[in-house]
Amino acid sequence: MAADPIEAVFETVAATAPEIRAGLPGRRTTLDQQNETGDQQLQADVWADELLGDRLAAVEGIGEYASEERKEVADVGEGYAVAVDPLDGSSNLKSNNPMGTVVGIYDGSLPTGGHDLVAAGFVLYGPITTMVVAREGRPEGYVVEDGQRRSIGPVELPEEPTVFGFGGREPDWPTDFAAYVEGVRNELKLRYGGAMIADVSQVLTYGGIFGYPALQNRPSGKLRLLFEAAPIAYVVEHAGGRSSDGDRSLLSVPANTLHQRTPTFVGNESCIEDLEAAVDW
Ligand code: AHM
Ligand code: MG
Repeated sequence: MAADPIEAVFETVAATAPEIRAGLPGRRTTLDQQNETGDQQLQADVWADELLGDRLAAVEGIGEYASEERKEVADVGEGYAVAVDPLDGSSNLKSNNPMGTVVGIYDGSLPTGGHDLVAAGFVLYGPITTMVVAREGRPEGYVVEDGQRRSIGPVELPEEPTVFGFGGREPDWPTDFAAYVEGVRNELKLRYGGAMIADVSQVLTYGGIFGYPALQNRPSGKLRLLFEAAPIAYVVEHAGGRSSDGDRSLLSVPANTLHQRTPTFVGNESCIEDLEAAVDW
């Protein structure tokens, strides 16, 4: 294993990805329990969390492991903190649509905000398994085969936006956001699949914007800052795009609690500028 703990984390995630993928078919049943943010857990959610938790805890130079699927931070030694969404978009398991794994590596004790991120990445379980890792410079894209990463080159957001996807029910959207979306509909093509990683991957590939807004009855939206929003913002910002909670970069949002939610947007600068000008939450 790589001596550098950050490299070792991504090596471990790549090595575990085929196992996660292979373990999904038998773990599609819903458990009679919810995670800390009230999502119904599937067998696959809990299993992927345990697998990644065990593997990442064993990496030298990792001090904390936290995940969307467990209540508390696990103290696993000395070093960086790793925050994981083990199976992002797991409700897609029922309909057999894509899902992902999200990883953020923080140089600080959790909960802490995106300013402490030193690297972030994701795995996408699509027709093939791919991975994107951001650390310094442009993120690197990979195909994962037999648990090994094969580079497919740097990841750079296209200059022209093409696609958009926003989560939540439209009747629950704040009216200023709904008005902004009307403008977006006239310019871009709707591509929404209900798994953040898969939808962000479309934005990274074709340009555009992905987001999950504040909702009228839930002002912080749905996505979790430490496990989803900040890591994906880190990746997209390194790829030449921007991120926002409607007001500022997701990397500047302070973390008060481990499972805190935030409105989440990533994409081309022009799209994020228009969004920030339009919403007031
Ligand atoms: P999960 O990590 O528990 O699956 O929840 C997060 C997912 C995101 O991947 C996705 O963007 C969003 O929830 C979809 O929510 P909705 O179905 O409300 O549009
Ligand atoms: Mg998720």
